[in-house]
Amino acid sequence: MKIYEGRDIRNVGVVGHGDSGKTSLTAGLLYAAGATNRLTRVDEGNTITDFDEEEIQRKITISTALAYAEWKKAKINILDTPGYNIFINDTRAALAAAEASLVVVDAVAGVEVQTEKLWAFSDEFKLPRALVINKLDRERSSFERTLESIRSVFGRTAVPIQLPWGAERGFKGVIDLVRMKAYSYTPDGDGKGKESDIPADMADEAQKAHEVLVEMVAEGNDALLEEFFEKGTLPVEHILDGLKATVREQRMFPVLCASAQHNIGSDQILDFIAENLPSPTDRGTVTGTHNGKEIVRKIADTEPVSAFVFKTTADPFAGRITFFKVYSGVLKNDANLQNVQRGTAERLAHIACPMGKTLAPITELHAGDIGAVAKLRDTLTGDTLADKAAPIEYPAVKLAEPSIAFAIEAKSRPDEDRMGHAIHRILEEDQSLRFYRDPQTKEFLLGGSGQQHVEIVVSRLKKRYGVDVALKAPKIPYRETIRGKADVQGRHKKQTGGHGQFGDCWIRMEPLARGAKFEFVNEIFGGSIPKNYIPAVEKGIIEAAQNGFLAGFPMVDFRVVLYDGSYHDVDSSELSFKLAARKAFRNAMQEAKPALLEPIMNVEIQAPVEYAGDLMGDLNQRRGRVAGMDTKGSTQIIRAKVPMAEMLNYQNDLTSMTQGRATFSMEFDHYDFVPPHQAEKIISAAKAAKTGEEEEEE
Ligand SMILES: Nc1nc2c(ncn2[C@@H]2O[C@H](COP(=O)(O)OP(=O)(O)O)[C@@H](O)[C@H]2O)c(=O)[nH]1
Ligand SMILES: [Mg+2]
Repeated sequence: MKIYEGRDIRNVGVVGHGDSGKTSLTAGLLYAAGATNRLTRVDEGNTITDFDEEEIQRKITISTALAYAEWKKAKINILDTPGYNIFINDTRAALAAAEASLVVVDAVAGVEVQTEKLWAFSDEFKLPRALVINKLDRERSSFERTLESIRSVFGRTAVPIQLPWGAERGFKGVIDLVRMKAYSYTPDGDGKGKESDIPADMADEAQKAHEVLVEMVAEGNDALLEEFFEKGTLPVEHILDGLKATVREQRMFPVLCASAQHNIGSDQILDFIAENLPSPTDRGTVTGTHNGKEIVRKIADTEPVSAFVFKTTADPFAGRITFFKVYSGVLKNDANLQNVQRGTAERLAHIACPMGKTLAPITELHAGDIGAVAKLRDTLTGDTLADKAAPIEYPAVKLAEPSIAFAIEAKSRPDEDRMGHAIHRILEEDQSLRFYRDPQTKEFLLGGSGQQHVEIVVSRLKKRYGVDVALKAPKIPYRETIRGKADVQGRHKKQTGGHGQFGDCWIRMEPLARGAKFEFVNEIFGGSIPKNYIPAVEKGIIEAAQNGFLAGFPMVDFRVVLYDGSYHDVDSSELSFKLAARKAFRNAMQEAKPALLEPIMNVEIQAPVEYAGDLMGDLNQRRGRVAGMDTKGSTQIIRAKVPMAEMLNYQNDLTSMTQGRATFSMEFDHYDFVPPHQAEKIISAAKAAKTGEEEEEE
């Protein structure tokens, strides 16, 4: 495997809405560059970058995969990323390793919701970018309409550097507006175009577009602008120089054309990447910290070696594989580096260039290149590996928190024993998952970005680790509170044999604002209860409140004021005051109008506009309240507040309501009262469960 210098490397994140053709485009680029000996296809399950068995089975990209194309003098590292909402966290983490993004837009659908999100991620990482209008072979595709949708959302700085040659079924190639040449392709061929003059019937259109492009390129560069006005055009080399600068400075976002399915346009896209997208050395520097101090490192071979880990995979066969980007220095095979965050030493034996699931061994990687290494011991995504003598830490990418959680239950005892270990392996590669035990319900919960996200974990547990688990809707974390006030006594008295137990307290109980939890106020003056017993009263209340009153849920948002009581010199003790407090709590609850609270979620749904009516009606049925609506192109965004209890099976329902064309996300918002009718059901269910438990115990 050839060794490349930073200036010849391009790290490109291929991003776009799910199904826009990123993986297919990657396959076309790899074939055109000779990295594969035929055109691989998502539908045949043989692409380099969708190699995971879950990806092949589901025909979608779940996590970013890497491959490289050696094109002319450049090595193009391609990051083929997921585009579906629930896997978008992974894309964001991977973009930390890119210098540019290639935004793929479906020529039928135009700009979609995730296209915009990925555009925003590209902004966040300050990535220069270009757009590829893909699927131009499809019926009802339109270059013009898609371009208009791009320009209306992302601005007039999106400018074509190619025009499509032919349309829909007749789409056969591209017109290059820089060199003013036409390229035609053999459908499903090797992705290399045959050069010719621009066909006469397209000459005018191409000339106009050429002028728009040249003017755009010259803008902001006085020498070029002058030359342009003088001659009416620019020599190709000058256009290319200008283009490269405008792209790097993000003054312009070039638009290209393709049919990934039929491998049309691939060599032109490779040329564009090699010629115009920035290399890591163009980016100049990268910023890290050490001991709280900021360090700016040059992306150069002459600096001490440092590498940032942006991805980890782990399966029982290949073991753990760490994907990193060399930010500075030259990383030699077998290097001993320090994991700066963890302070441990790591030996990087067998460094390699990733090509899908295969790793091509390499002897050294230069600043700016991307590599992989197996069998590191302590290193996970977000860590920095660096020369021990020159430590630096690069910031980890912060991922969004899970929007959904399921209870996960092992199917047998042996499954239960192995479940935790296996899940932790899976969590190593996907840091957007959460696995924890709910202290209230005692259930094991697995949180992810969507139902499918969690289901994939279940499938991996079975296939990779032979662990059988079932998902269940999690128990709803209801709470109890009060709506009214109470003023009561709690008295505990017991006389058994020797000395007895005596505690007596008077409390007032009153509701607090939502979210205030619990307040205890001591108003005892004059020693009606000795000081040393007061904490026991508070403890007794807290313990009793933990088990609620109506249905066994923790009690929140109330105040207890202890204002009077009495004691006995011999018989009083901490225990007797605790028991008195429990009695007081129960007595107070009888009077204080106890009520149930339920978690209300903030829900955001994105669906094609034609489903808006049905979705709103359905939200109504779920006791939801619509909080806002937005349309973006043909997408309707609905924001609503809906009780969690009504959302447990929403993913499935949404899929069947919209033929799978909608996505949603949700997060906890606040607690609110459960309506009486529902409350009755919850209370009687809790009572039934309790009797069941007691019978079991007997
Ligand atoms: N007609 C047509 N179909 C395409 C094209 N590119 C991709 N597809 C199909 O669109 C679907 C999604 O493609 P894929 O590459 O997995 O999209 P990704 O989710 O963006 O990676 C697959 O069925 C592809 O065969 C294209 O240029 N033309
Ligand atoms: Mg894909």
